Parts: sequence; structure tokens; C-alpha cells
Amino acid sequence: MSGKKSAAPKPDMTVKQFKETVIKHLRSTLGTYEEKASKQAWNQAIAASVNEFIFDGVSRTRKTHAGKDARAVHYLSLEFLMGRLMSNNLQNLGLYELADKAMKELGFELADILEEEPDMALGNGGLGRLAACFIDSMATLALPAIGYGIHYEHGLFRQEFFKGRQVERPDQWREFGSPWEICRPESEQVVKLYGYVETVYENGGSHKVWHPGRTMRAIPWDIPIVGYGGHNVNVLRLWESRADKFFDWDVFNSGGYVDAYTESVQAETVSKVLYPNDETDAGKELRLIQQYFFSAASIADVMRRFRNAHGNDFSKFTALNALQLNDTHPAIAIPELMRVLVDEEGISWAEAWKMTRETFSYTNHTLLPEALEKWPLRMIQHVLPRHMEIIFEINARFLKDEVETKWPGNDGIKRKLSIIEEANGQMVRMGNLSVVGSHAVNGVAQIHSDLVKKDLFPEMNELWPGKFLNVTNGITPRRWMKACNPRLSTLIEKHVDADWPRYLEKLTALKPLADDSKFQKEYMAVKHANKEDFVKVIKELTDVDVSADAIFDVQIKRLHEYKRQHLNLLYIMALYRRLLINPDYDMHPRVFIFGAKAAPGYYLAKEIIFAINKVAEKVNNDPRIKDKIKVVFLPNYRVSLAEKLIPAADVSQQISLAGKEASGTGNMKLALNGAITLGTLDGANIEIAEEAGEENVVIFGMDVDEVVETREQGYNPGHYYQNNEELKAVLDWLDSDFFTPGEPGLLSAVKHNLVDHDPYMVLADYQSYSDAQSKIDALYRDKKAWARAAIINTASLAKFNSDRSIQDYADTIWNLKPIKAAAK
Ligand code: GP0
Repeated sequence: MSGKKSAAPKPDMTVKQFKETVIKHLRSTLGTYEEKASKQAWNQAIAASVNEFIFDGVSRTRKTHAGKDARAVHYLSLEFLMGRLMSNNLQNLGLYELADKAMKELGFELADILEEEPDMALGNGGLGRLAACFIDSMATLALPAIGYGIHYEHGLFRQEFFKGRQVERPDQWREFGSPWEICRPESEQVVKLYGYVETVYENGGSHKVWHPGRTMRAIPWDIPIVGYGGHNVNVLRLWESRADKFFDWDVFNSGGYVDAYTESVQAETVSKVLYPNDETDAGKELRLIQQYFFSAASIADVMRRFRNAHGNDFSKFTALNALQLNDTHPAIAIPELMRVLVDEEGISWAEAWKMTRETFSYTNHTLLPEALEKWPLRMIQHVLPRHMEIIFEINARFLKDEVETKWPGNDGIKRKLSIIEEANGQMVRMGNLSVVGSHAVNGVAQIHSDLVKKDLFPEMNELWPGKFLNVTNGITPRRWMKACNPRLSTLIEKHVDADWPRYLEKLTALKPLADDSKFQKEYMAVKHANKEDFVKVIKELTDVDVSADAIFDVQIKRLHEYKRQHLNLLYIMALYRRLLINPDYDMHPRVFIFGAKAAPGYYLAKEIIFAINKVAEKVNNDPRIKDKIKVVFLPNYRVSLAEKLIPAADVSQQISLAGKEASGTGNMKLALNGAITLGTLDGANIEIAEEAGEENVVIFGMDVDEVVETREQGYNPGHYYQNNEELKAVLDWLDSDFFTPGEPGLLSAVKHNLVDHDPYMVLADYQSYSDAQSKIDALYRDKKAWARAAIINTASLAKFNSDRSIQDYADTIWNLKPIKAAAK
């Protein structure tokens, strides 16, 4: 072992003391005792014990920052997909092993007790989980940072299957309260909505006054975010909406019991539930109000903190504040900051605009047109009348001063770059607003960032060379290896420094061991043990028996046509058919594992889930194929389930149509844990192949250029259907009643979408995918070659540490330096 001295956290406590603390909380915080306490009570007692460390960290970090007048970043995101917090907090504080021992002595398995914690599912998928990994890294890097979001009462829906179809049930993550949050009523804010704008003329000038039609209270709940090593503890501040007059006593007293509640019910609706959309625009007034509600409360919070330190001297505002927009969801914060600076602080438009632009930066997460938010101008005018005026003014100046100067007289370009779209009624383009109002715009993987410049905002890129950047996404190795894969972590620590979860490049020390047969055996034994564990999870969740000796082939991500779960399905059907035609068809047994939620209103996505479940039912119960194929669709895929599955995966399916998956982050988690990527040249797959070496991933299908070419030539899916015997057979199978006995046609929607439209070119990539799957099969049967490739993957992925992503943001976008919190 060599290199930096170990940064692995060391607890300042003994097992005995930890036990005593837990029991103290069991009695004095939970009001119960050892003989009677439920697992849930034990869980809460542990949380209370851990909080003794965490709350101290929050105070130390706050004090340090306040004393230093620190520049800080404010990460605005409508989603934070946190998952469970206990295990991560224990790991980052260096308390995990201690707690494990303590609980053993008390007669419990810690892992068992951790299962009592509900997931905090305040996000949909990649975008929300990225925000969660990022705030972990910001705290770990000791950056002054605060996450801002919404304190949804209900997170992403719980998914159940009923006769193979997805059913959505409400999520109740804080039904019994959450031990991790601190309510801060002293930092409450007021948010205004509706009403009208008055122009007040005085002293020869004029200014605007917004008379709101309604006001709401925004109550902050702080979730402490413990950096690895426990030095800095930042916070995630989530806003809850409340009625302004919580309860109208006058109405109540005159007998209107129900009416007295209506206003509070309406106001409380705002933070009631997370929109379950992913990569698609919700377009509803309530969603706009959610966006404005948390943006306005957050800006007000930034202003409050700034005024406390600097009064109304705004000369230092941009030096001290960075505001990061996670997608366009908080883009309304741009006109909101303008409103506050101009209308409330009396700063000139030009000065305020300069400050605003220097403060904001924007991350784009997708090129899919359906995800690029546009709001009806009328709706913004109604809900936020002053903001609509401000957007008009921003747009007029932008078109006149910048676009006209660069392209004089070119109305075509003006129409394209305008923040207002004149077609189909007037719409406000939040992407354009975000680019115009920010000093930096970044994509989330190299190829995606290139396409943002080339296809999405080419003229903006010409107008502001250097504004468009790339920051490749990352994942926190604390959660996605150290905590979720203890067996692999223990093996690794025999060969690399214990601070690898912070300095992931230390895993390169494993590369020379990739050919060492003893290490290969140990590494694959870890994988096998993880698979044995997961066999039980599969049994429990789906009642399907699978063998840990089979290949665990995993596709976990939101259900979307562009992610092409149906390509995976067609191949499963083809394999099944090959086995029916030839029972001796030579293949290593395989378990296909899916995890995915579909947006409740996304018809075809739900049909694909249904089709997979129906095929699974048939395949899993067909004795003719002798268990060579099993198909399981795990219900209610979420962070805590991912943490169990990823360490057990052999194959990582990343099979989106090239150009559609901006980055992906599941691909990084799976590869780090030793799964072989089976993927297209899309998003971060390309960079994973670069880092791990092309011989250690299996790439197939069209690249971005070939996709463009195929489309330009007039893509005809029918051609592939007619000319590929196997493909035609499995597609036709979907029309029969083979998988839905007595009910032919139940799965036809999937077939017809592909044969008649195939917007994501599933059929064009089918043969190449099937060939790549054969390569996977052959590689797996060469045990040494497989082990070698898996080890090289684990050893090569330092680039995808979210600490690296955040360091990139800090260096190239935020200009932010760390400040280590003082010890006690
Ligand atoms: C992008 F636009 N992403 C969106 C969205 O609404 N939701 C969402 O999760 C994802 C991208 O698809 C991504 O490519 C990316 O890695 C992630 O945002 C974080 O940047 C997932 O593959």
C-alpha cells in the first residue's frame, strides 16, 4: 500500500459507547425499551444516535462558512432521488462497522434493521439520482453548497403488477416522520402568485408593483448531507407549501368547516406530489407553480442570507453566489432574480442582468424534443404576471442587442432564438431562457455536449463561443460500491489503500491482478455470493426460482421507447424460439432481469411492461427449455433495490438508440461493480469503453452518424421485418395468443409500433444486438477472459466518480473553492 495517507473516516467512539447511545435513545427518544422495541424503533434509535454526530457537523460547517463569508453554490433541482440515508451516513461517518458490531451484540443484524427505512424517492430517475450523488460529492469535497428542492409529501409512486400490468400506488415515505429532517420555521418564506402589475409613476420615473392574488408560505426542511470522512455536513433544503392563513377562523366560526380548509388544501397541493414524468414535459399549471414556488423560496433564502451579511450593498453578490439549474425545471428563477433585484432592490436593469447572468448556469440533460419545456405564454401571464413582463424585456433586449448585432436583419434566426415561440399560440421556451440567462451551459457526457452545440443550440454557440461546456456525469463510489458491495470492497482493500472511495483512481492498482488466477477466483467468488443473495430477493419479490450459476443480465432504468427494453424482449423471445426449435441449442443459462417504472400516462411503455411480464410467465413455466432462460421483472424498482441488484449483475444492458441517452449513470454503477456493458455508442457508454478498453465492453448497433444516415435515407422498419426470418417470427408471435392464451392481440401494440413506425430504430439494430448477445455468451463461458474483463472494468472507472464531476463544475463553471469545516 502506498500513496496518500488514508482518508478513511475513523470513528470517535467505541462499540460499547455506541450501544449505550442507541439504548439511551431507545428509551428517552423513542419511549420504549429493549424487550419491547420493534425493528422500526431500533432503526430510529440508531438514526438518533447517528444524528448526534451529524447535527454537530451541520453546526460546525455553518459556523465556518458564516465566519468566512464564503462563496457558495446553490443547486436548484426539482428532484433529489436520495434513497435511504442511514447506511450512507454510517459509511461517511466511519461508523458502519462499529454499528454493525454493536447491533450484533444486541442480537440484531444491522442490514436487517436498515431495511426498515423507506426510500426517499423524491425523483424519477437519472436526473434526480444525479442530484443526490452530486450533493454527496459537494459535501465530500468540502464545497460550500446547498441543494434546494421540494419537500414532496408523496415521492415517486410505488409500482405493483396486477396480471402483468403496472398499477401505481401512492408513496408514503414520511408516513411516520423521517429522523433525518430538521424543520426550520425561522427561515420561512412567502411566495406570491397571480394578481396584476401596477406601473407607479413618481419623480419623473416609473417602477412596477406586483399585487399578488394569492400568497403561500414556504417552510424549509433541512436534510443534512454528510461528506465522506464526516468533516463537512451540508444541507439539502426542501420547501413545503402551506396556506398563508393556515386556517380561516372567521369562516370556521360561521359554520363553514369545509370552506375553512379550501385555501389551505389548495396551497398544500403544491408540495403534495412529485410529477411522475421522466423526459417528458408535464405542461400543467400545478407543475409551473411547483417550479416557481421552490425557485422563489430559494432565491428569497439566498437574498436573506446575503442581506444579513451585506445589507443592501450588492457589489459582492455575484462574487458570493452561484446558482445551478438542474435542467430547465427551475428556469423561472432567472426572471425571479431579476424581479427581486430590479423591483425590490431598485437596481438598474443593465446591472441586474449582468449579475443574473454571472450567477446562473444551466445543465441540459436531454435532446428529446418532448422534454424541452415550453409554457403557454397565457399561463405564465396568469400565474406570474410580472415575470411574463420581465421575460418579454429579457427577450427584446436579447434580440435587439445581441442577435441583431450578430445577424443584422435576419428574421429567421430571430424567430429561432427568441424565448417566445410564435407558433401554436405563444409559448415560452424555457431552454432558450436558460441559455440566454446563464454564463455556462453544460451537457452531461462528451457526445451529448457535442450534440447540444451542434444540433440543439448551434446559433447560441456561435453567439457565445465558450459558453457551452461538457461535464461528464458521475456516481458516488461511497453508495455505489463501498456501501452496496461490502464483499467487493473488502476484497479490494486487501490490495489498495482504504481511502479508495474518495480517490477512485487508486483502483488502477487492481489492473495487474486482472490476469492473476487467484485474484480472478476471489473476484468471481464475490460476484457469485452477491448473486446467491439476490436469488433470494428474486424469489421473494417474484416467486421465480433462478440459479446463481446463470448469467445475470440486467436492464434497470425508466421504461422508455428510446431505452429500448423491447429490443431486449425481442431477443429473449428469439432465444426462447431457438430453444423450442432445437432443445440442444448451445447457450449458457441466463436470467434476464428488468427493473423499470413507466410514467402513468405513457401508453406504449406500459404495454412493453405487460409484454415482458407475459413472455416471462410463459418462458419461466415451460419445462421444455429446462430453465435455460428465466425472465424476471422486479416490481417497484428504486434506489434501495438497485443497491442489491447492481453488485450481482453480470451484464449491463445500455442499449438506447445512439444519440438519445444523454449520459446514463446506471451504466457507470454496473461497470464499477464488474458487470460487462452490452451497449450502443451512446452517452457515457462511449467514455466507459474508452476508460475500460473496447475489448472489455461489447458494443453493437449504429453510431450517431449511421442513425442520421439511416433516417435521411428514409427509414423503413418493414424492410427489416420482411428480411429477417427470426425477427419476423418473434414479432408475429406477439400477434398470436401464444403468450396470452385465448386472447390473441393483447401484445399487438408493441409489434405494430415497431413494424409501422419504430421511432427508435429497434429493428435496424436487432441483428447486430443478437450477434453481440452471442459474444456475451461466448465470453462468459471463457471464465478467465470474463473475470479479466470484469476486473479491468472495476479498476478503470475513476473518471466516473461524481467527485470528479463536481470538481469540474467547481473549476470550470462555479469558480468555487473548498472550505473545510473547523473541528469542534
Ligand atoms: C434526462 F431530461 N434525464 C431528462 C429527464 O427528464 N430525466 C432524466 O432522468 C437523464 C438522462 O436521460 C440521462 O442521460 C442522464 O444521465 C441523467 O438525466 C442525468 O444527467 C440518463 O441516462
